[in-house]
Amino acid sequence: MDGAVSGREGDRAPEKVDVLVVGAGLAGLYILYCLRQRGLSARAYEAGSDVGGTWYWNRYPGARVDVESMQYCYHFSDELTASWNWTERFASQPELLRYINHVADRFDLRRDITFETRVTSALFDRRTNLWTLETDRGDVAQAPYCIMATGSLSTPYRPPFPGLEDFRGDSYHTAMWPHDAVDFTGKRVGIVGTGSTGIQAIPVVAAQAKHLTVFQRTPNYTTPACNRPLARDEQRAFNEHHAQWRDEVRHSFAAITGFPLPTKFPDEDTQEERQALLERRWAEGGMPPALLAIYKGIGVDETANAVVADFVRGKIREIVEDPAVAARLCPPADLPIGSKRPPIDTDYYATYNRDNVTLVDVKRAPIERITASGLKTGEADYDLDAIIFATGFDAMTGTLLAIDIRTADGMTLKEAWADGPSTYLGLMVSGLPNLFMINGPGSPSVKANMIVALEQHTDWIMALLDHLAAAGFDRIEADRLAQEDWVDHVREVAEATLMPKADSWYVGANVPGKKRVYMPYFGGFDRYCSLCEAIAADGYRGFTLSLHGGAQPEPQRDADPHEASAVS
Ligand code: NA7
Repeated sequence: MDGAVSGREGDRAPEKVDVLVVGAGLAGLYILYCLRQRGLSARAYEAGSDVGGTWYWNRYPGARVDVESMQYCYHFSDELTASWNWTERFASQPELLRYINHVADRFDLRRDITFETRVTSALFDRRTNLWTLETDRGDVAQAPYCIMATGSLSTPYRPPFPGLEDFRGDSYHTAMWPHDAVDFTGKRVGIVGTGSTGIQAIPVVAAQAKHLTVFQRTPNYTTPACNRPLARDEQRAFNEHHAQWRDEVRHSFAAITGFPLPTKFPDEDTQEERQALLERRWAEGGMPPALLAIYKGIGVDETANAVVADFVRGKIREIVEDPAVAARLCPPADLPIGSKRPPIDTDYYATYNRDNVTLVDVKRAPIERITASGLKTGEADYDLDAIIFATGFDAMTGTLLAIDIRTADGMTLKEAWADGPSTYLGLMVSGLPNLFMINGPGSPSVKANMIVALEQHTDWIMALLDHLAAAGFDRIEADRLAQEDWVDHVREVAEATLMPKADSWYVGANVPGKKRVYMPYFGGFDRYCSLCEAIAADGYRGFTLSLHGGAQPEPQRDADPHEASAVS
């Protein structure tokens, strides 16, 4: 089905391929690699001018991964792993982008990607069994299958503060950072937002700017990354046990390893033992579970959670010299630690001891507007030369809903998700045949190491494509009842924890008007993998496989997708 006709330059004859891919970040690249291995043709569209996705766009000062570099990379090829040496425990954005470019070069992936092109619509026609993509540059492409590798955090969100157009200084959103270095030397800079992004950027900008004013709405818990150079020996040792690691990670809760699993509940230790353990883990730093999984029950029980939350509040008061500033930085008692995305940092709290940093509480006195000379809150005017918006994303659904995804017979994703995202396994949406999502809502996605998760999703889809071809089918569709059961399961799992309590982007609370639904699957990556494997082994239970225009096998409508957990 190799198509040769490009739809560019106003020529609307569709390019025809086997699989369409939206996005050339880490997921899109791996999909292209897998399709090439199978001899399938592909066309990928990417809004950026090069590969990289998240790491292409998020070039703000201090941008860095919060999963250890050796784990936050592809694992499908031992040769690829051996071809790269990470220089730091937690890689910086420039190093991650270099790695992604290395992968694109090594496997010659760019030739299937059309850059600087945003997909605007995706239409499925049951009569032809084809998805048709259209782009903002006039491209039209068709394929029986379409994979949305659009990222979970790829539609930046900036609150609609009035007056931005009047501002005489420079303004930036962290997720749309200029490619040329921005120099804040001698400048009065304001930053709005203290999520993971703000927490990474604040110490770096403070070290350069004349003055930094931090506008904080909700204080966040953050723990030390203890980033450091990575010795070649560490990388070599990791590579030698790569196969074993791959197996271990598949059986882990968050698709990461390298921290001790909890064996006790907090009340099984004395106060002194708890304090000593917490101090030790704080000093070692590392990925968020180093502290958040220090005891059992922290994610589900408020008393257990408070043990760690109180400890971090104590650390804030210990590090921050001005008690009033420390008090402002302490998260409130009704915000469980870990219920917002837990950041790790380098010198975040200590930054507030600098003379050139001011912390402003914009919960008490919200930002009213941007002015010609800066920013106005309910309490004061702040004169600024530059404003940085570290205000996050319309996460998990924003990018998919920005594409007009529909079927010719009138089903739209927008309507299907009016009450929040509904998916089967976070992979497909009932009513949209042959359309797959990578790390979609309802899958572990942002609650897991995203690269391990995207490899698992892609591998599952590739095995499915193989199966469809071998079985003489060309269509797969998620059953409505299986999807409803899955949505219930995702909700029940989340509601049994403290996770939905926070007004976080996980529940869409950061975007006014967005339906409050806990979007990721928090049942564990290990459990999720077992479910996916069991569903596939059971003839893709909960999906209907068919030959377009051919005999339709009886749909298995009433199957319980959770039964599979028995095999996990
Ligand atoms: P987040 O985690 O959504 O953080 C956004 C920050 O912006 C957060 O502190 C918000 O305060 C703040 N914000 C948003 N709107 C406003 C208004 N109107 N006024 C004041 N402050 C506001 O985004 P990040 O980019 O930091 O991180 C996103 C993910 O990227 C991260 O979790 C990693 O997975 C990678 P709030 O807390 O809502 O009160």
